[in-house]
Amino acid sequence: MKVTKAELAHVAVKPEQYPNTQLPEVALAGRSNVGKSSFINKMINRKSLARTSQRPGKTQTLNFYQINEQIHFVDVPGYGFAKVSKSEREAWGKMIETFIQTREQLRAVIQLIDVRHKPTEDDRLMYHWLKHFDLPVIIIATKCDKVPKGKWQKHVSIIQKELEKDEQDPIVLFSSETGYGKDTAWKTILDFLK
Ligand SMILES: Nc1nc2c(ncn2[C@@H]2O[C@H](COP(=O)(O)OP(=O)(O)O)[C@@H](O)[C@H]2O)c(=O)[nH]1
Ligand SMILES: [Mg+2]
Repeated sequence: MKVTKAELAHVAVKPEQYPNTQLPEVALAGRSNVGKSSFINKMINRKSLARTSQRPGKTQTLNFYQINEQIHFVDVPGYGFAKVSKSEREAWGKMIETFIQTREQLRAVIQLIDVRHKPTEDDRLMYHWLKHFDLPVIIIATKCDKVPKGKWQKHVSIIQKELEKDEQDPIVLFSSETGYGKDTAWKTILDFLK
């Protein structure tokens, strides 16, 4: 997809603050540091619209990036960071649960997983929690430039197996460093908007 316009259009915590538009939405979830901001920036050809160096856990808001007046990417704060207090974690959980359960225009969730490592317990819990709500999940296997090409398939198999991934859910290798997988990622996302 050729991105001609992208902006952080809305920031929300509560449903009253969700944007009042009918644009289809795709939410993005992943452990902090997995490469979520870099993914968003690469997908929309911007160096730093979604900032890459925020303190983990700092952004406790849902950030709606509007792209080509066609779709919203909803950036959800990262999960799986140790330094967050129990009450912050609970607020985070409630915010995301409310959004995922009530948002009618939500078409799919992109879950980012670092291709170098086995999915963590948090990754597994997140995936199964999303499936519990019957949401399609697109797995983006990030940082593939850090794994030799000959080992990509092996790493993808490990992710599929450890997550007990639903066969219908696509998995896309991606690198924000090289741009590998960008076209496939866009095509995969747009398929869910039809
Ligand atoms: N080599 C490589 N590094 C990446 C890639 N994506 C992100 N990073 C690096 O990983 C770190 C965390 O990235 P960031 O996008 O801020 O992660 P976030 O916390 O999930 O938003 C940064 O130092 C990025 O430069 C990638 O595809 N390849
Ligand atoms: Mg980030």
